[in-house]
Amino acid sequence: RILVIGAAGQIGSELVPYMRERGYTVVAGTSGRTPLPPHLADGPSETVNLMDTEALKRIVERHRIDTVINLAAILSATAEAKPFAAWSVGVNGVIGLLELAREMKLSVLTPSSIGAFGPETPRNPTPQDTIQRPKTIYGITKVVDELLGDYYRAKYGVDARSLRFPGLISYVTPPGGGTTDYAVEIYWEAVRRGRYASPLGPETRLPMMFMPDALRATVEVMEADAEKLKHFNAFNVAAFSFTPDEIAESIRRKLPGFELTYAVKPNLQAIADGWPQVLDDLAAREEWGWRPEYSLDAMTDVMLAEVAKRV
Ligand code: VAH
Repeated sequence: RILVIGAAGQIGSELVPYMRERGYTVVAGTSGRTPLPPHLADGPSETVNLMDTEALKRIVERHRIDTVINLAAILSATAEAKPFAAWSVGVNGVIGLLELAREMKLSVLTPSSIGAFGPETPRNPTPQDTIQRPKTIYGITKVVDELLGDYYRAKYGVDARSLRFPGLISYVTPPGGGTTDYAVEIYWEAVRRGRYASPLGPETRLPMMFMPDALRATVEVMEADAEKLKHFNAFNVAAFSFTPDEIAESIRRKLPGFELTYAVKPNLQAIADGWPQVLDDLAAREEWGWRPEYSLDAMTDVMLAEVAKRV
């Protein structure tokens, strides 16, 4: 019985239906700031404030929750403008959740990110176990979350697991305030206007993944047999990496006239320049059988078809 916090966000709005379709009882936890999206209304939902541990405890008891997937976050670009808020959501909220998990024997998954690495980290490939000195507050919160997850597991036996997601691309709910958001916007602009000005320069290679693979990775790592795992917080998971030119080439297979230009945003470029270019995900492959299913071109074909329906 699962509580998803941040159920209206880019990942949550697809993870809730995905898990419900697979027979899980999933409570959709949202901030209540926006109305519940209609596609989450076919199951239980609660207004959740990650900072209010007492209220969270009552929700866990009411729905007999045994697993919490916490997707509440202020993403990398937005977080730079409000580091304390990013720390409150990204760390204070998470340690409160881990304390609750310790008390109520909950399993917990708070995703990490390629943002948990920095410019001192080898970038191509970025190993599973390596130096992590991120230069964004978002990345700092993700490293702390990884350390907290392993600490609560080692010291209190809390079943905390996590994945380092690449940039996630989807067509249901747009991401908000991420450095990799360009890779979603480019599909909408290609369909709407036939052209796009990339905010990241032509040399910018970043690890990315189609949302269906990310949803499956989340459930697979959650269901993995802990006895077979050597790592817990957090597994590198990868699908492919590309530069703006390469995703534009993929789009031109279907929209031959698509035109890519560049309007580099220095704040986003600075973040991307400190991130991995290619993730080594051998540990996830060996310990719980991770395999991506979508290639860049397969993703592009689905994205363009689905975006065209929505434009
Ligand atoms: C961001 N999409 O850009 C998020 C993610 C992989 C990056 O953390 O901040």
